[in-house]
Amino acid sequence: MDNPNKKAGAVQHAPENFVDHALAVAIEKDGLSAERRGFLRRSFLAAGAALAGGSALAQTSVKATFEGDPNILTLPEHALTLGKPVAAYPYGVPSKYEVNLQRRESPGLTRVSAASVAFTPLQSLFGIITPSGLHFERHHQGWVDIDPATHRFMINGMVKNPKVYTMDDLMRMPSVSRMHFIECGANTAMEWGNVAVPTVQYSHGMLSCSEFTGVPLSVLLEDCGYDKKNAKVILAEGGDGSSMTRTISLDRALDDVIVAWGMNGEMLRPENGYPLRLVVPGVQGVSWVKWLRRIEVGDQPYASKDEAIHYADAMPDGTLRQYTSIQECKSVITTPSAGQRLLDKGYYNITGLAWSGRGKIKRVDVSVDGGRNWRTARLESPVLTKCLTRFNIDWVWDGSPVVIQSRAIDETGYVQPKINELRAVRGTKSIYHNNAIQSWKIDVSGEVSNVQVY
Ligand SMILES: Nc1nc2c(c(=O)[nH]1)N[C@H]1C(S)=C(S)[C@@H](COP(=O)(O)O)O[C@H]1N2
Ligand SMILES: [Mo]
Repeated sequence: MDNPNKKAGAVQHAPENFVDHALAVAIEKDGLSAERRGFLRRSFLAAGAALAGGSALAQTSVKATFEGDPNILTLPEHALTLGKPVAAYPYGVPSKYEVNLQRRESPGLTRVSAASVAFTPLQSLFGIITPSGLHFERHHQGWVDIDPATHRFMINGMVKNPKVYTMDDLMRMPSVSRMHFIECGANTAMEWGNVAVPTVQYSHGMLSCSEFTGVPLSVLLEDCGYDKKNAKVILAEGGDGSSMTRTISLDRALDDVIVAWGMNGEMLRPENGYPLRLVVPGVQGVSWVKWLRRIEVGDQPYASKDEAIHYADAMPDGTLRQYTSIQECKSVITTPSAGQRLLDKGYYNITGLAWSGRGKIKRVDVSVDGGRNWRTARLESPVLTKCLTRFNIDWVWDGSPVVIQSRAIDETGYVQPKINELRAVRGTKSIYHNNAIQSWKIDVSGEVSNVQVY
């Protein structure tokens, strides 16, 4: 076998080879770099599976041969030397080859970065958990890093015993750990107008999913002796400069709301509310009050600025719909997605995420012909309530232009709507709560872009 690298005595990584048999490659577009993915490993897996034969994978364009791949025949330097010692990083960091994997701010979206958004790179994530360093950020007045030793959390209002808790007080109480998605009510807002947001990071990246740990709010409300006869709501207040306050119905507060300090096995990150935040499963992100300092029990909605002026849905008849809290059933294909490019015809795994603020995902259908025909995707376990669910489906691209879409159905039977179905009910003045089916167009060159299909 001819091995040019061996002849030259060279041991090199040859980054170009990385994408030789790529399943999909992220390209630079409008100065917005999308991420490289785990091509090499996956193409070998695909090749192996293709050899096993029988499936759609048999039609893969991946060549199951060592010819022309000198890297596999020469032991690289890292296989012949001593590696780095343990604890080189007392707190581990990603590989230097993953530097493009970043939260990103949309330039010009807001006037100051302290009151802005950094979006999660959904196109580059696997499974359902968002790494804590990539959890989206949305601050109304910047983020703060509060000393847990001095932080206090108060419950007052319609309670027998108003109390002020320290973090130590809270952390010795009975805790739970649950996996839930958080989605900003304004996620996918730009799709109300057809502006072709360039990547899924910017169109859907105000969405993350973590395991949260904390004490159920019901335990704390009992502890303070809330007024069981007259109380109807709670008000949650944050400790940052934005005076964030949100009304939450008592039913919900007693159901699955958590006063949380933990996120993915460690303390919350400062950007996400350290040392304490409210977790309100299924409800829009704004109610997940960060840097939580107070909860007041009351008997009517508070109509605070963040519920009277902001986070209200402009309806077609000119009225404002308030207190729309639930994030309805939604899904999106994350690969292939806008800003990526398919390198060749052949097999691809279409993958994406589905979620519902009302419970579990029951089914996800995928269309590769703009919504005329639908096939049911595989839901990967676990499928949890008010949590992201990963779906996958096999697909062989014949090289012709296509529009791909996903459509989720939750356990209540609710079906994710088309954008025109949603507009018929919600009009065109909305910012929040766009859960429409997302369409990605793939052209003959393999380039994927954001389009709307009616
Ligand atoms: N105290 C406080 N809580 C807050 C906010 C804020 O600015 N201040 N932003 C809210 C909004 S609009 C959203 S979408 C979520 C974002 O949470 P994250 O930054 O952890 O993603 O936090 C919510 N809680
Ligand atoms: Mo938000």
